[in-house]
Amino acid sequence: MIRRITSLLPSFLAVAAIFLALLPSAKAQTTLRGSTTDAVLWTAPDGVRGLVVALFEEARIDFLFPQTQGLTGPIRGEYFEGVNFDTHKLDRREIRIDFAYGGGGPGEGVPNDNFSARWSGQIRVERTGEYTFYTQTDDGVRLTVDGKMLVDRWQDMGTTEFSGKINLQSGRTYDFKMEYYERGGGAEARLLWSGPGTPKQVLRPIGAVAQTGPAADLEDKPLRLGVMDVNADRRADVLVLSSGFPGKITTLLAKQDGFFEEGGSVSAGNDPGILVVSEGRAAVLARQSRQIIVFKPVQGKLTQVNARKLDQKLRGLENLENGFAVLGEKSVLILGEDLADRSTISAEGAIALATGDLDGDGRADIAVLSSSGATAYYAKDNYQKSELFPGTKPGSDQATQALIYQRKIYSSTPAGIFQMDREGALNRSDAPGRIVRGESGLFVLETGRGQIRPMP
Ligand SMILES: [Ca+2]
Ligand SMILES: [Ca+2]
Ligand SMILES: [Ca+2]
Repeated sequence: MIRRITSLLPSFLAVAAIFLALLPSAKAQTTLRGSTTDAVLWTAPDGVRGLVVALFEEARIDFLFPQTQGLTGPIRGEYFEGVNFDTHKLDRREIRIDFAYGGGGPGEGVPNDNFSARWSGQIRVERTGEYTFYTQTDDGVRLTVDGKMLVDRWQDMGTTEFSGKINLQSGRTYDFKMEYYERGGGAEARLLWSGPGTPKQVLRPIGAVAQTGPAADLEDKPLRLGVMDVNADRRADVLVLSSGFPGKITTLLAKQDGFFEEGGSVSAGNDPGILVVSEGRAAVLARQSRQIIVFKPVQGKLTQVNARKLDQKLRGLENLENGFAVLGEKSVLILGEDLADRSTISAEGAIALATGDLDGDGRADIAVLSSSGATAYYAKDNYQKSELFPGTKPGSDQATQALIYQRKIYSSTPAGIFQMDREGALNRSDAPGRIVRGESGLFVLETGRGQIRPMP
């Protein structure tokens, strides 16, 4: 049951679709509070896409949307010894001014006390109107935007917020400059803003993914998320698979005004682990009871339509056209939509599988990752085996997740995320995490640190 559902900020309901083009190139990342377990792409009632993120410990889901106005590029940071820009010590590019130095400082040769900083950059807005800029600093601060002094508090103080307002015009780029000094003791510096289309938040780069506040508090901890139009009103609703005992799927129905209403819940087995949503259906894999349970919307509510118990330990579930690929301990089972066996692929020791079109013929192939490497099974008359990367082990012996996107295989491992193409080229990103697939690209969700960033 949902204790509280608050609105998406209405300002986001008019965000243009152009951010889809911005996303893949954006390098900024967003840090969430608490541990995250899943994220899916979601479409707001007006067609704007954002991310829904499950925050496990806080039993909450949040909605994140890319910024369409804000910084046009990095901030130039200049750091000095002395409280009046006395001795230049360091130049560094920053992506936001959001520093809780505490008893420390910017580092890299800048002293922890008696230092000063000057940050300068440019902002651009989409909407004409009055914007408010907020400084939160310990100690002194000066802020100018478009040459106008909005905050002038060059004084010793504990962390204090000051603000100033300025009218900005759509499509124009404005210079800003924030100067700051720290005398001693605690140190903190932050620059926030608010205005049309932007709730009060830290000033971030255009294209960054930013949190818009809590969307829904849940009674049970959210484990996995899915998106589906449950009530057939052409608005994408959110399915939340929770880890309670027994587990359940709660449906959150998107309303026209941006609010949600609970659309009921269905039991999802005693030990739900994985939720797969596609083609108008949702499937849950319950690991311990070795069950696959399939749900479909019936008269606006999610209803269980099928269940099947399998005799192997189950490790993964992926969608196929008209069916599912199920990873067991010894084989991959290809099940039809009615969960009857269609075929079996031997896969002893396999630990992750992915489905998607690897060879571009429009049919979903299967990739299986095991300690010996990655194997592809192409959808022909049957699934035809093909060694993908002879001699390479693309992190596959410790994969926690595999995914096929644009004819490449992505593998999440504790050592990082591997990307493989059919020719065997292998790329690795160092930061581990869970990969989230969206139509506009991939995101990496660093579950431990709660960070989300677009995948380069
Ligand atoms: Ca201080
Ligand atoms: Ca709907
Ligand atoms: Ca194919």
